[in-house]
Amino acid sequence: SQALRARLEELIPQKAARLQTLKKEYGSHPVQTTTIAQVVGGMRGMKAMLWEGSELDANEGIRFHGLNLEECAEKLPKARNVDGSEGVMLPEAMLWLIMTGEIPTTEQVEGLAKDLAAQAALPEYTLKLLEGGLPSSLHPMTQLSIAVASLNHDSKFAQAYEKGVNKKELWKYAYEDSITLLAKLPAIAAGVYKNAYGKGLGARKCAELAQEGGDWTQPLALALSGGEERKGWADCLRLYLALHGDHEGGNVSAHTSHLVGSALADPFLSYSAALNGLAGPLHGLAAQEVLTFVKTMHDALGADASDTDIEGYLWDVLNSGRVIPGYGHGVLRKTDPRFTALAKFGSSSPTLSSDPLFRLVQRLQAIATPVLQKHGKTANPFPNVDSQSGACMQHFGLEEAPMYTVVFGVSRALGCLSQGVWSRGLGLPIERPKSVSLRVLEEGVKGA
Ligand code: FAM
Repeated sequence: SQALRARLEELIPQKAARLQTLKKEYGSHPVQTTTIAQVVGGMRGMKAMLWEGSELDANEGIRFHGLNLEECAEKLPKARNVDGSEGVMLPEAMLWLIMTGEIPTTEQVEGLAKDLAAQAALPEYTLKLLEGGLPSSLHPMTQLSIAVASLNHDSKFAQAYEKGVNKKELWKYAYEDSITLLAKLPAIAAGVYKNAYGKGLGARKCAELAQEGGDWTQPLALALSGGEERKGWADCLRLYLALHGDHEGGNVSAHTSHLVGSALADPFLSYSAALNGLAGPLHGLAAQEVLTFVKTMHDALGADASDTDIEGYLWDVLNSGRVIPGYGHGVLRKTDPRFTALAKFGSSSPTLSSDPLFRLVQRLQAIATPVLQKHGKTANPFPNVDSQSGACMQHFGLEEAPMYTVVFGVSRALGCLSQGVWSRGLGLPIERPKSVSLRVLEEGVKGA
């Protein structure tokens, strides 16, 4: 989008100057003390990375440049439904906010959607992968990651680097590749669905629909529903894509894209790497696991299960050494506001609110939290967003649980790619933290 790029061209030098001043004047100022528990405990709470798009508060949840989700939902431009009614906030509006820190106008968002649509078509070499080149039995996340990496074939960033473009200009090429990737992700996801399950309209048709006009999400919604207009589905997807857009920098996928991009690998390679992390069951794959869990519980206990039945079922899970998927979080210590936003959306939809699995997820909240509290291990006994998303998507016909992580992968590109542009714009260096052996840690505490 030319307008978004032009705005970044104004903003990047301002922030780069602030960064230089801070580095020069306070470079040796300590941010915090690093403890042994952090070094051996997955770096929890260790402040070690610059990330601009969003910040996560343990109690309040995610904020995008200071705005919480309710404020984003209220202030960001919204979709127009086929029947003319106003829909939910647009993910491309969220992209603008994440990238610039500013609320875009409707006109700016429409312009951005148009620019994305113009680049929606996939190159033949990527289409070949998604039209039988990759085995249908390959996990959809692996297909997504391979298809995204294949776009590196035509990376403007990689070409610019090879030509010896000035380092200060590299962000412009990172931006161009990022917009190209965002433009093509819906068609890639539609292609993965068709290649893996033989369902939906596939990549070519999804890209064609994009070029007919409309917003970024509508073609994907249609491609996943096989061309059927399902009332509420496009809005459900838009909300999902906007909500999952960014969750600050320390989560596995965001951190991975940041690290790989710091070696000046192009945005396609950096984001493909991020997707491989998102495919882990403790991260993005949890959405797939929750639905299987809730469905199995529903089948085992029947539609008339009492609270006591559900409670007993949960204790059986915990006593057999398994986790309750969709509960707990590495940072959050309250109910995930993204869970609340999806729950609110579902409760206001006449069909989704009466869906048995959606209702079970709602009921589970009141039962699982006290059970986990009594169990006493989990730092956060409240639901995370993955508890809810699968139940919503299956209701609208997307029943193949491995696809939930693919949709997550479409969304998370908003934040990861935006940061990639900023990282190059701010001239951030290659990441190279120091590792230490157990021996060194032990020697360090001798006599302490
Ligand atoms: N059910 C049962 N036990 C749980 C639990 C849950 N949902 N969540 C945490 N625990 C246990 C955990 O296994 C650990 O036990 P041990 O001491 O025996 O190892 C203990 O409680 C302390 O863990 P924690 O500090 O509360 O959590 P972590 O920060 O180590 O891990 C999660 C965070 C998300 C990996 C963890 O809560 C979990 O496994 N949840 C279920 C899977 C899930 O829903 N993941 C999705 C996360 C989501 F937000 C995302 O990234 N998409």
